[in-house]
Amino acid sequence: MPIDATEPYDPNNIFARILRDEIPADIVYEDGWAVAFRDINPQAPTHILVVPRGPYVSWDDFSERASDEELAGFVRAVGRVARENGFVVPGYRLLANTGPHGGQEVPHLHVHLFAGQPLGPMLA
Ligand code: IU
Repeated sequence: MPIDATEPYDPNNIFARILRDEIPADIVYEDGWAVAFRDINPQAPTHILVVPRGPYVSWDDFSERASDEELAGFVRAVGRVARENGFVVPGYRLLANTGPHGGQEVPHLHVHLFAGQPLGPMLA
């Protein structure tokens, strides 16, 4: 079910529980600002989700409430995930679904990183 990007943060959402190590995930990167793990239902040869450690529902919530330090830390973490996995050449795609029209289902901000093949003009 798509979520409302402006709803209050639910501290028991599935990604919050992954961040607290309450449920397992295939983690590929972590630092003080973000955790990245493999999507359980990959839509490309490599499909990673990068999640900020802070309690943000959506891109809208994060861009509005996060400190400049958190914003910078998260953006750098996303870049590092791509760089450290060797995706810069030949390239990759980032996507942040937001709200019902964006198709967001998990109410903790996550950036999808797709890589591993030519991705075409857009992913559905
Ligand atoms: P969306 O942007 O909220 O639509 O994407 C949620 C993604 O989270 C989707 O690609 C799921 O396959 C993925 N996912 C996951 O990796 N692990 C989980 O336990 C759950 C969803 I629930």
